[in-house]
Amino acid sequence: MARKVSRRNFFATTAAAIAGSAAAIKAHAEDVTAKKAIKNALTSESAEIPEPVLPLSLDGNSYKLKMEDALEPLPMDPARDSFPRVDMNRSYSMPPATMGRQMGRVQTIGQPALGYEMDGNVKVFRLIAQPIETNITYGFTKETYTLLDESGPYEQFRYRPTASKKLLGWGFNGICPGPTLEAFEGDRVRIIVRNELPQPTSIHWHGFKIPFAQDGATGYFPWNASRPILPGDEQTYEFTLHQSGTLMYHSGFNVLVQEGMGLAGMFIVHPKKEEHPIDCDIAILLQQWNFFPGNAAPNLMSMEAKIATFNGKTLPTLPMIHCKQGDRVRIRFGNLSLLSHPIHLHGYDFEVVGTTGGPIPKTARYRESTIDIAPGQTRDIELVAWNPGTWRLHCHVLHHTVNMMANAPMGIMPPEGMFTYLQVEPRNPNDNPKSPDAPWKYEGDWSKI
Ligand SMILES: [Cu+2]
Repeated sequence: MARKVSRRNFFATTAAAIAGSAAAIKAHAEDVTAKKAIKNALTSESAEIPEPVLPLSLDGNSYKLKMEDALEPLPMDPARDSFPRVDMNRSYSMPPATMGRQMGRVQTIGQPALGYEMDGNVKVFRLIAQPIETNITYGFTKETYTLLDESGPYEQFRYRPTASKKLLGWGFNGICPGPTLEAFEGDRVRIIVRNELPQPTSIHWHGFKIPFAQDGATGYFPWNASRPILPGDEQTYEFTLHQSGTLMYHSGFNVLVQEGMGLAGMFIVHPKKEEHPIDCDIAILLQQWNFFPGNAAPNLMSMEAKIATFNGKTLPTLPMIHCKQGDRVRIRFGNLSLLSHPIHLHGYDFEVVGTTGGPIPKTARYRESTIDIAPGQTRDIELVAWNPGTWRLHCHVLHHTVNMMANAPMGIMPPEGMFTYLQVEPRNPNDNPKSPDAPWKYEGDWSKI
């Protein structure tokens, strides 16, 4: 029976799958009848208990898949059902020439941005999914150590050196995670995706209000809107942006593996009109990685990720966020890891102003100094950088801020992981925020900052 079902037309068109909904209603009605029969059977000793069935509705036909058929394993052919992880004969494209010519309003710290070209009134972006060799961190190197002041009695309590950490992952256009896309609400965008990976892939546009055919959650079942992009092939997504906010993109096929390898990025949709100008607009993608010791390819089997990153990097390789005192700063977080991350900023409370659903109505905004971002969520925070200093910005699950702790389990661990700084440069260059005598006052309304 299972073989019979699998030989049916599983690769039906979307239209046929929708036509199948009538059959689904019929199957549901039959299911209700079966449940009633079970209920009757349980209340009557003589009645025969009907065999439980799993209703399946595919491509316009209604199927009854028996329980024992569902449990029957499908035959596996090791020669057919495996593929090389990396095809050594395949060469990879250089990143598209549009890199760098982008809107430039949002800085994805540590990552270059993606540009676009115009085709009529359509913004055309190009993404090439490909294996990437990069460094999550170069570690605390000799050069970094020259910055440390650990003389005198501090010397015996020095930071432990940390190793560099290489990542052999999957990304887009030569970087991992992929570059940030930027556009405006109302724009028509076209994203041409080329697959240079050793397995099929697709891009799911996470949080977008777009037609089903563009969703990118691909597969081989009839209810999947489209098939994934085969290795070496290209596919185009095109849609109009009917929303604004901090959105994301990630693999829509073999997702646990492909997101775990790094196929993810952010997509910022600016509103037609900003509420107020933003001086410093930052995007940070939260990800986690796992490795066997000494291995650069992610271990996708473990659920306890050891390395947490902002934009695929950690200190000291990840840059700080820099702004000037008085700047209005917006920081957008997107979480495509498998755990929640409560991100905390020192020296400030901030206003939570946006989600994947766009700007939060003014009356519903709230102030916090830590914002929890669950897997799949985005959160935008805003603040006026009135308080000069080099303030820590980090995940407050502290395992996520001391990556590779195995290197120095009881030592003095340098910060890594989901950790950077918001460096607020004083307007007056003579002010030194580190001095205990530095002028520190705010004369305005405390509730307004
Ligand atoms: Cu965390």
